[in-house]
Amino acid sequence: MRALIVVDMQVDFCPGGALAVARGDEIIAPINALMPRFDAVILTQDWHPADHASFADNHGAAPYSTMQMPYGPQVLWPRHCVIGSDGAAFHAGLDLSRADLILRKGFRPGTDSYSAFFENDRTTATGLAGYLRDRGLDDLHFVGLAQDFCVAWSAMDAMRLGFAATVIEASTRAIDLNGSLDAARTAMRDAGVTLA
Ligand code: VGL
Ligand code: ZN
Repeated sequence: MRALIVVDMQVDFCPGGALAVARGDEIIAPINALMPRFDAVILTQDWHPADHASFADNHGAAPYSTMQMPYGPQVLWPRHCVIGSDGAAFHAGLDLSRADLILRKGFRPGTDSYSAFFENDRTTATGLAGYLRDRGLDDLHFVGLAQDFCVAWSAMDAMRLGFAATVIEASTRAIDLNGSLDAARTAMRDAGVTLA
């Protein structure tokens, strides 16, 4: 059975938002059009407390710099997707009516969570794998923001967990920080992810 996993289509990742992905709003209509073609639709929502460790201003550091965390290197981002804020809301154009599950991630202050399956410590599970297995959803298609971070990490974890994973590239957009899009595409191919 096929699931569409829509990653982080939130106000802060769209033009005008705190961590805007260029042309991120262009993919809303295509994503809505894909939804009826799947057995299940799952939305992820980046959801950070105000004191989150991934926020540059919590460290007095420059946005987009890198900091060593207990679990490894972490990019420091502009403050975004703060729990309950307008920026954390889904983009108003996104069709929420077809979502079976909304999965929030990144809510622990000390740990970021790019992937929909594991936090950035690579061991704390979000519970999504169990949900998908219980429902017999084994063929996963990823769309949303951003292709080189949350979409890529989710798709590669899906492969590692034994799911089939496809990224529908026309329905993603990338941050592309220091060549991160090329690196992510290569890593996804190496992991067996289908780039469609
Ligand atoms: C994301 C950076 C920080 C993403 C989330 O959705 O790709 N990127 N938080
Ligand atoms: Zn985030």
